Amino acid sequence: MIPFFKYFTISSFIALFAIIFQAYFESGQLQEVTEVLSSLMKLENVNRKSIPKVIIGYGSCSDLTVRAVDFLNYSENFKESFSQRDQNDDEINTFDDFMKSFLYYFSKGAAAERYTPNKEMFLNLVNIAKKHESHRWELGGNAAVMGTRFLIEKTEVLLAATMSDKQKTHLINGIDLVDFKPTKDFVDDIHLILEYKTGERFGEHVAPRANRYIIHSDANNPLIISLELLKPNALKGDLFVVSGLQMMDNYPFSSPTLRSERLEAVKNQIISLDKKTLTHFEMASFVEIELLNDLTKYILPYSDSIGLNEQEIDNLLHVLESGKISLVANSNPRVATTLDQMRKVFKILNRNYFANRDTDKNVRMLSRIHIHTLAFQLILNVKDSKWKNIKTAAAKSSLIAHRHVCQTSYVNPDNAILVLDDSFSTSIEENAKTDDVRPKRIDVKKSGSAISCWIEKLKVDEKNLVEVKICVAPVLVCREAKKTVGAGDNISASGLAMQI
Ligand SMILES: *[C@@H]1O[C@H](CO)[C@@H](O)[C@H](O)[C@H]1NC(C)=O
Ligand SMILES: *[C@H]1O[C@H](CO)[C@@H](O)[C@H](O)[C@H]1NC(C)=O
Repeated sequence: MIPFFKYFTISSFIALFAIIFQAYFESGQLQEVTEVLSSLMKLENVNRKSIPKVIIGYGSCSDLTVRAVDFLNYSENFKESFSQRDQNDDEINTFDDFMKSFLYYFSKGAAAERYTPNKEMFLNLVNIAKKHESHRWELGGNAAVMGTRFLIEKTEVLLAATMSDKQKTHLINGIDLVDFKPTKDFVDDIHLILEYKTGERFGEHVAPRANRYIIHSDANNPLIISLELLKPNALKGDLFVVSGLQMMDNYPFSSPTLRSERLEAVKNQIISLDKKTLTHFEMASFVEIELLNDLTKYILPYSDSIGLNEQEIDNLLHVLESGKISLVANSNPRVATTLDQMRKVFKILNRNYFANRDTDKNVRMLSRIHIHTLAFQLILNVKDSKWKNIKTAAAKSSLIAHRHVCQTSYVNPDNAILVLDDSFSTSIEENAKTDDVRPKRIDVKKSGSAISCWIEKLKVDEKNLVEVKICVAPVLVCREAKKTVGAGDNISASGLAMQI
């Protein structure tokens, strides 16, 4: 028999070893985080000779945010309806539909934004949320949030959004707003945002990462009523941003062709711009395949740049390759996977560009892609395109990701984790075999800079080889997520602001 004290010694030795190891590991992490931080901060600023002008469409809303797991009441009844959920269950007509949808995205940690035609159920939820202790109100909507970020990054901003006079008072000073006189019965659209943190529990479901689920019942945004308020003579600038189109998803338009007509109006607005004005389309979480098909027809061919997250690139690629949507993807993908998806999207969209440019003089080459994920920022620029300062944009957007989610302007290394590995492959082997890109291993530590950039030649079609520059910036992931809504908009806008 082993005497008692031996047990004691062995177990305490193990415990001590574990503590030392943990401390050693954490100090290593801390040092790495500090190095990445200083490397990013050295790169995050630009010196501009003149102030660029940005025009941003479309819309705004009032964001009402609550803590999902405190606000919603779990019921055992959800179990059954959750297990019966299928891919097409994205119409939200009842409270039960809503819970089913929420649980699905929550358990995957995927951001979602869904429309419900059931105004009564929606207003009921809003009324409960308004009284909930965790609630907060803010000005929201992709265009308004991006506009705010652009202004902070020292650009001139014209925003196309319709707001009540009360809502306008929440808009940051300095943004130029289109002229809109609200009628007496005009009400701002409300978005109810259910936020959750990594590891939060709801019944038997655990959120794999911090994110948010948005439910809305918009009346103004789906119709893009601010579009016509952008008068032709106001459409002069360095960059035109299209965002907020996901509000048209699942919306019951009064006529079957109305949505396409509105998207065609967006297209006409874009093609009325001077070719010198760069165009950016901020994607979002789309569910309806018809809408995505319309986007590939009316919006994508006229966009110089697109911004999207890991779910959205997966979805877009699915649509382009197979005509089907993908609702959720891995919420923390590998760099190689995302790079492969980015190249494929780049090639498909530009193959269309090369095929159509002789017949449609308005099509634009897709010359910029920005993918924002939890662990890294990925930016692609076509060489010799008009986009400037790619490295600065990668650094800036990475820092903004941390600052936004942690809600701080000062980045505390103790409150950050690096999720991206020290080295990564630029392509997944099996894809590389069939592709023109030879996978490389990028060793982030060896390169001396937190941001890794390299050049590739992408074979778009038989005749066209396009040279691109790609940069990857690690994100200092916020340990204690305070806010996820608006992250993508802040990140995208900060990157764009550095590149014009
Ligand atoms: C959750 O339950 C409480 C207590 O019964 C109730 O007051 C509240 O309205 C419920 N919340 C929701 C979102 O249904
Ligand atoms: C992003 O935008 C929102 C709304 O404009 C703002 O509340 C938030 O603090 C911004 N994030 C950062 C990092 O400034």
